Amino acid sequence: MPDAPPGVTPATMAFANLREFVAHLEKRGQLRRIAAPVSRDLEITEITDRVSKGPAEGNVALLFETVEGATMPVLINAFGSRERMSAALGVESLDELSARVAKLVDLRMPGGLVGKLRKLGDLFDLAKAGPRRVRSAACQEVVVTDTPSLAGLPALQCWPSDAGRYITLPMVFTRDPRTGARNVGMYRLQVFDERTLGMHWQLHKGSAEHQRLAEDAGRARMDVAIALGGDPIAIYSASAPLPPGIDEMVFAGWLRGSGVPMVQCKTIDVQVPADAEIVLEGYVDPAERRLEGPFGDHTGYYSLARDYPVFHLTGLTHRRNPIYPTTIVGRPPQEDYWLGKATERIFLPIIRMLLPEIVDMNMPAEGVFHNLVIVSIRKRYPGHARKVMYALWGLGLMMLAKTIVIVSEHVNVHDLSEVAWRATGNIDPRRDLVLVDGPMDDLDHSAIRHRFGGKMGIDATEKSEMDGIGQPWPEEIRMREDVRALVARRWSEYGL
Ligand SMILES: Cc1cc2nc3c(=O)[nH]c(=O)nc-3n(C[C@H](O)[C@H](O)[C@H](O)COP(=O)(O)O)c2cc1C
Ligand SMILES: [Mn+2]
Repeated sequence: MPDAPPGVTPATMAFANLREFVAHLEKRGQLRRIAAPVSRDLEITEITDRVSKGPAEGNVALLFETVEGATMPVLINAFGSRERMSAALGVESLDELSARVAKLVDLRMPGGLVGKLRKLGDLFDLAKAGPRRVRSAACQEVVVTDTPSLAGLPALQCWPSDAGRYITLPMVFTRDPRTGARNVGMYRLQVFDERTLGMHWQLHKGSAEHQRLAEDAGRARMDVAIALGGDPIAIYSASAPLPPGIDEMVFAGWLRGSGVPMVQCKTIDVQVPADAEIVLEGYVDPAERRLEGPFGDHTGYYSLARDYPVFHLTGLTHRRNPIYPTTIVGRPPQEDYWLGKATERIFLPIIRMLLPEIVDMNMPAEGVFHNLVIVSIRKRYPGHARKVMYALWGLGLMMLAKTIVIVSEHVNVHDLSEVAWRATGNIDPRRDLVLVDGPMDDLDHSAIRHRFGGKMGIDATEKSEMDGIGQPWPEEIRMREDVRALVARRWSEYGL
């Protein structure tokens, strides 16, 4: 992160734009430039996939400087490790963010003057978070409104059976047609031709709701802006599952410690981050649909072709020498796992505010976010694990979780070996499995039907009388502390 002026805490330091972040990664040995010419069709995917899944030392961000048929460099895997994801959000570790969010949502007024002033400080941070309107913007150094074209963008064909080339790391800006409130989402966009894109906003997402409202109101056009690049916190915020009506740019402003500078688009009534690299301006006809996909998705399978709205380009603005940011998704682990990890850490304190019995949570890469959520709780009463499952299934996008595993507070949810041991050893399937039906992720290929299906809860907590056990629950094996200390003390004597 940029050097902090004296007296400013690192939590308030953020990169102004993507190129500052690139420079930071390069200085830390976390980015490689590739000068060799590469194809944007499949070749960049194969290189990036190897880097994502290879040894940790080689897992770096990649800047492809010579992409065949393109005039701009392609940045990929910039968020693809714990270290880079933390740096992108201006922190040393993602847990710092949990702590900051926990402080913000702690609504108790602390005692003592100092405590009260600190609380005021937290609220002041929130007050400063609003986006700032600016008149001139780097993302509008070049403005094309007569015959704008998507042809110059190095959109990738990611996988062999993809329907075409896709923009994969966008911030998509829409507005509520009734109130004008903003939503920003990260939704993949299929390039149909030089002027049109497929808008893959799924049924449960914020912009899909805006489109439904516009369609119900009989609007012929809904303005949409697509920003590529910008401050990495703004990019991340587009992927954050904020509740409907909460402005992702206010959230980004709070995370970065100052409001995101925003500029008015040239051809539509939408504002975009002034520091973006590239902005696509246009509109969606709320009633229009076109077949989108298939696309090699983050489940490790192709999502099927389905009808989605269509974006029509009306303007294109960009920096003089833009960097094109992108990502690939596929069989995990890949870059998107780290964007999801940041969300898990940031949202844990908010979930705990509603469900204080929750201790920790893990959404492992193998579960591709919605397939597996492991939660540890302080169990206090009969049915407690079930209560937590039902609550999570009713909470925002957690409604899409297919499997929820509940373990006791002392279990390390991040140790998948321990979780597998507890989740198979501590259950009687007849007593401890919960099967329910509910909304499923658009991308779930095994659901009984599209967007609806079964869900499983596994109560892997230790059982006791309160759970109605038919035989006494045994004690877990643990060595006595004095023996552990003795062996630790004498370890060198054993010659092991
Ligand atoms: C790399 C990446 C690609 C994504 N692609 C899509 C997508 O194509 N469609 C979609 O609905 N959500 C997609 N998501 C998830 C959304 O960005 C996420 O659910 C976010 O909360 C949406 O914002 P919203 O809640 O304001 O709609 C993607 C996330 C990432 C990290
Ligand atoms: Mn939203």
